[in-house]
Amino acid sequence: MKDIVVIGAAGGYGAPNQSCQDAPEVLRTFGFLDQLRQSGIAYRWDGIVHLQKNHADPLLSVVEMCTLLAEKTRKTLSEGSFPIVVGGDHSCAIGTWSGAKSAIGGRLGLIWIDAHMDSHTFRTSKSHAIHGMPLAALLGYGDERLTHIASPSPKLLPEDVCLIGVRSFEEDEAKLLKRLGVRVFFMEEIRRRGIDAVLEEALSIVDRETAGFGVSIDLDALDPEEEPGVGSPVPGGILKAGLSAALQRLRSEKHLLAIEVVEYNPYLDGKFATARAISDLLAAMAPSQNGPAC
Ligand SMILES: [Mn+2]
Repeated sequence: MKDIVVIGAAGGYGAPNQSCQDAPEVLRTFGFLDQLRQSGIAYRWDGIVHLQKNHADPLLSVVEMCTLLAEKTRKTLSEGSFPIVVGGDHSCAIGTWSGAKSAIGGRLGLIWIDAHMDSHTFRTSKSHAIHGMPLAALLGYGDERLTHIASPSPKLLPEDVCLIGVRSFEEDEAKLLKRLGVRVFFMEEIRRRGIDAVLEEALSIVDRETAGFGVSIDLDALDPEEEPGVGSPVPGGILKAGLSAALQRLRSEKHLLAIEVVEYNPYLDGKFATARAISDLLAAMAPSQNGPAC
């Protein structure tokens, strides 16, 4: 069985409020991932990636974090292990999936579970917050310092990616995804068809012609009534119970390469409901080893 390796990404520079950078430390210190061991998932922490320099420009901070993280993810996958990346704001996805792409060589599939589209560039974004740009960057759009992490080529083809849970977006990013033909499952479709049917179709997209696929979960996809501890809450999200039940089918997916969970804001999570959601979602979908806990 694969070793499961948790990598923390202590980056908050992609968001206006940097609180998410403390998420990996809080989750590790308070043992919120221990439940995984009870579910037969004997993970180990491979440290938390911190910046080695102070940068005045948030873009340079994000580039440094993503470069370090890409190398860790690439190495973890190349060693035959299964990475779980815990952010940080969602800008770390550029690092996680650029690293995954270098490790596998072939086409990478990605399920992007999020309230937002994260498909801005500096040209279209009013806030210039980079956590609103990672999907565009992975598709090859935006500032070259972001799109060229790990390698200069796009990390994802539009036909190999889909978004689930979207309910807050701006016209320019919607236009980009539409022009590229990226499949977006909006909340309305999830309410109409159910999360199980949506996830089944999502899997058929990301697993069709790829060498493997990943899942990036922005916790703001969940309903903030239940899980308030997120970077950018948007009402009317996916209910955790349904999502974790649906995600269980991923446990047996041989082509699942890595998982990422981002945008946990511990300062808005007074009762730790969101921290528990992280461990529930990971326990549902991470490959089970059924071995002794380590
Ligand atoms: Mn996001």
